[in-house]
Amino acid sequence: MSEASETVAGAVAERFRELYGADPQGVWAAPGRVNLIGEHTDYNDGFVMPFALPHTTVAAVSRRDDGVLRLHSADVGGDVVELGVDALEPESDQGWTAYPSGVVWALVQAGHPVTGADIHLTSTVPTGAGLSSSAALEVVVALALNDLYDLGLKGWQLARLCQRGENVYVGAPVGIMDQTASACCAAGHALFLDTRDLAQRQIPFDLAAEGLRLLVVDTQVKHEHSTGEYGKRRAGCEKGAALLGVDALRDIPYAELDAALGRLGDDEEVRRLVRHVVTEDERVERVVSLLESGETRAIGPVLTEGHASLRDDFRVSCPELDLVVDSALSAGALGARMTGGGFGGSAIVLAEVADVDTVTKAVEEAFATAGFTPPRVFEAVPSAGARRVR
Ligand code: GAF
Repeated sequence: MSEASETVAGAVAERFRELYGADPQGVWAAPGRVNLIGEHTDYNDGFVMPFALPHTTVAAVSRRDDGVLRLHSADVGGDVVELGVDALEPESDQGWTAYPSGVVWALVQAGHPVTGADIHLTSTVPTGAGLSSSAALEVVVALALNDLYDLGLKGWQLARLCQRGENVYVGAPVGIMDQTASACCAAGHALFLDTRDLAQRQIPFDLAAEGLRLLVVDTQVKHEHSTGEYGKRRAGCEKGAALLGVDALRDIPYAELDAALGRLGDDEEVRRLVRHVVTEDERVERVVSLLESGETRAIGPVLTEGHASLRDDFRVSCPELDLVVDSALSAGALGARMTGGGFGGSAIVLAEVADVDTVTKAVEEAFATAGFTPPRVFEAVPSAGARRVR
């Protein structure tokens, strides 16, 4: 473990002692993620390709055997929240505690003998920035309980339980990408994930070795998945699959896209959604094959194509995200796209090391000229997935 994470683990354990009067039984960390390509494909049984950020949610946890769940977050402050495990009710809680409670609820619902916990959390994953702060929060709790209760669940199984907690307990209709990314990513790699069966391949993704950088530009426009637009897109995709007589849009081969669009008649909205999902799955496969054949720079234009499709067909971009992409490309970036669910949040920019300063400055100036809130720009290094740190 790095010195920095040892310091964070020590501080989180110390605060746990102050709050709960005893040492935690362990400390765990789970990262946020960036999605390289494959957006709004996960609830269509399609392909995604996220990698983990160095930013993590860290949890100090002890198990309890009296049916009590106690939660505290350094980032939110306030008193310890105390809940009864047996009294957890879907959609009963609108605050941050719904995410960890939802994980406990999902574990219990699945028949796992979880009888309570004391939990103290802190996070460096930016919230509302499309970088999966919610999934990091869920996965760190799931992993800690998996270890403390000897449940023996694998990363993908924890991800499924976290997703169920978020879908049913929190009430947000998200797919499986973010939880799987947080649970299963590996340092120096992007995760090629088939969201139908959660088959995974770790694809080496070492940009520094190639003289490249991937920047994350957080537009500071907050997004929220439990509100309507995400759910509307999902429902539109499901309508498209039903009209086409398939289980999910993943089942429409790219080569048959035109014929499928022809069969959708004049339902223009569904046609646009279907076109995005089918072409996006093909873009993920193209990026995988370019990376595997060592043509890393060539993924740039594919990322940019993905952005155009999200902006024009799926319609989940916003002026700030479009401005990141346009200004970065004009300043010489190799490719750029929004990442995550959209309607705000972050964009990613692929650039030569030598161009990073020029590109960053161009984006910042474009934001200032447009009168937008200054963006937060940082470099994304593919980092480790969830793990025990103490
Ligand atoms: C959000 C969701 F949580 C994911 O499941 C995924 O659908 C993503 O938006 C869009 O690709 O992050």
